[in-house]
Parts: sequence; C-alpha cells; structure tokens
Amino acid sequence: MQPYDNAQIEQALRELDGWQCVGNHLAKTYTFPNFVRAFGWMASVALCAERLNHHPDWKNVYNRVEVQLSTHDAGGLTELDFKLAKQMDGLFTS
Ligand code: H2B
Repeated sequence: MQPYDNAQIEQALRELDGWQCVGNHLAKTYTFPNFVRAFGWMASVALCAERLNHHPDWKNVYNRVEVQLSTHDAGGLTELDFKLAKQMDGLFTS
C-alpha cells in the first residue's frame, strides 16, 4: 500500500476531528470520565483494529488514551490510518 502524499493527508485530515499529523503519524488524545470508560473504549477499538488488521500505537494513563496511527508496513500514512481514526471517533461519541 502506497503512503499518502502531503496533499492527500491534508485532504483526509479535513474529514477528521481533533487529529493532527505529527511526523509520519496521526495523533490524538482522548479523555474519558474514568479508567473503566477509557479501557472499555480501547476494547471496542481493539475489535475494529482486528477487523481492519490495522493496529494503533497507544498509551493509557487512567482516563486518557494517547493514540498514534501509522502504517508501519508502508512507512507512512495510508487509507487504513484514516479509516481506523474515523472508527475510533465513532466509538468515542457513541
Ligand atoms: N498495523 C499498523 N498500524 N501498521 C501496519 O503496517 C500493520 C498493522 N500491519 N497491523 C499488519 C498488522 C501486519 O503486520 C500483519 C502481518 O498483517
């Protein structure tokens, strides 16, 4: 899979909320009311990630989850990162 170029990244970022392109990954920090809600969201995201065969790099500290997305196999950002980002946002608001 070919990594997106800068124009494609900018275009795809416009369709997302609160995500930033940092270096060669997408980054966002989610904040939850408590640890259980944060971990529950991570469990739901894990199922999406398995379905996509595309997995987040993330760190959970109590009610916060710092997420970084990139396509390791492609050495950059691809459609899969933006798909997973959208699904993460969808599970966050639902
Ligand atoms: N996740 C992410 N974020 N990037 C990848 O390149 C990737 C992945 N590759 N999940 C998949 C798994 C690959 O390693 C397996 C072998 O399909």
